[in-house]
Amino acid sequence: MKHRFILFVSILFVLVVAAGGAAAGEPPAPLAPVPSPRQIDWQAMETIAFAHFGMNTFTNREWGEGTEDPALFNPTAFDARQWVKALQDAGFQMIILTAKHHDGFCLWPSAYTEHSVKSSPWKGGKGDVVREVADACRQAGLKLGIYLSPWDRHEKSYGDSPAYNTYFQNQLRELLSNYGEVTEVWFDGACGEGPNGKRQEYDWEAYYAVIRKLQPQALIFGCGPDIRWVGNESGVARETEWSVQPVTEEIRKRDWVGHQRWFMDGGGAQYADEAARSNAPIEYMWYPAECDVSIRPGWFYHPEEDGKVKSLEQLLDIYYKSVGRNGVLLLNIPPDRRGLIHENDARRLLELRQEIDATFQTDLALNKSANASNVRQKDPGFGPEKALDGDPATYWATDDGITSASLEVDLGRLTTFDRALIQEHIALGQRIFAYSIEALEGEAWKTIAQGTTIGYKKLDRFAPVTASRVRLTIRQSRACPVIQTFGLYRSPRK
Ligand code: FUL
Repeated sequence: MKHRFILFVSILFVLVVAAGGAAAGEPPAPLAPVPSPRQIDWQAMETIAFAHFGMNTFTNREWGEGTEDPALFNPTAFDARQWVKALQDAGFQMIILTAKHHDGFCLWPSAYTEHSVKSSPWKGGKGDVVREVADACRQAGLKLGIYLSPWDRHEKSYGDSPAYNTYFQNQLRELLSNYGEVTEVWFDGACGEGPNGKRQEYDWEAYYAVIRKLQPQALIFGCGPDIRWVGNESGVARETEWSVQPVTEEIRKRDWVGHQRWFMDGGGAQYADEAARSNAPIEYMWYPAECDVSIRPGWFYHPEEDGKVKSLEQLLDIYYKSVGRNGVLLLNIPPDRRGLIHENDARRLLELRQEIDATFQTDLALNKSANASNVRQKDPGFGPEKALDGDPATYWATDDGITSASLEVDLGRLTTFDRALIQEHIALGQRIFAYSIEALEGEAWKTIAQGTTIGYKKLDRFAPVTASRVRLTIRQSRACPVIQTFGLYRSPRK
């Protein structure tokens, strides 16, 4: 009896393994460098809101001196839930708040300085902007990020490097211990002279150690190892935007400000260039781009800019040139002196979201039939229809060694579209150097879009095309292409 049972289990085991083995080919090996899980989650947020709010809101400045009287900070109708609702309605997944800008005024009652909300008349000195924003976020399910300016024009110890580094770490500890989960910590590189005429030497490694210890899932932006600044403040990524970036001498020396300078001077522009120029193997890291820009001319609220909120056309263009070019958009919406997101900004955000949703709600290629010039191990699990199934976990992949290939979609009938979306499955690395999209119009294939990098997401805009067959060609790739999504859409605009 016992033997028969063992025999039965063994046969079952062999059958299951054989069936599994036959059906499932080997997925492509990850191509280094690959994103960390937190970098993948961050990229999928696509749009993040920035909120510049603080002393400058009340003095009508962009950069305070640090000598402002805390009595000036006094919002009349502060309501963090209003911010969170306006941002969530507009599809944002996170808000990054300026807990302290360069003027050193703290939006939370820090134990390490008097220059904070606790010395202001707001709520009788008992208010805490960071607390109210964090609570409103948690209630609504919005993530929270913190901007803590290393440059501090108020703090006396600034410029006295060890003492200020301790002060800064203490403030980080307060923000990362007392307000729940923090998803992104935002450091810019601004650095001035302290009251002693000396420049502060920031101890980035010590700052990171505090963040990694207290909030190990948090991403560090800018002067940090997880997310890089795109290099401008117009919210626009480059046409060729690699998340695969060379590890520079500056990064090796942990000179993050120097690295930003190198990057802005044109460094790291093109993986392809770097790879081609070098005989020596270059070391690369996953270092994706965040594109920051303000919805108004300034970062802080100024009443005279109420009529200068960017137009829907401008914001759409920014969206296509950031999210649509393998970046994450960090859009600043500065709360006003009441402590509210101004009606003009809230209205524009909604218009933007409605337009994006109206464009991308119907994928005209979804679940259409497709064929490909090559399918990995001839396994239907990696077939071209996997790029059309709307499932981010599945993808079309080719055999190893294949670095150009095409996928053809049969739309079943003449269909009109003016937008295309392509995504690589970035968990396996960013691979593609060049691609094109063609449509069969009448008897002839016509190129409707072409580009270089794809990465997490590439969006193409073109004049309306009416066709029943569309072809995506990967022209050049670092290794076998892995396409998670290929979509076609019709925008509501004519
Ligand atoms: C810069 C700052 O100097 C600006 O005031 C603003 O905060 C911008 C987002 O970062 O470095």
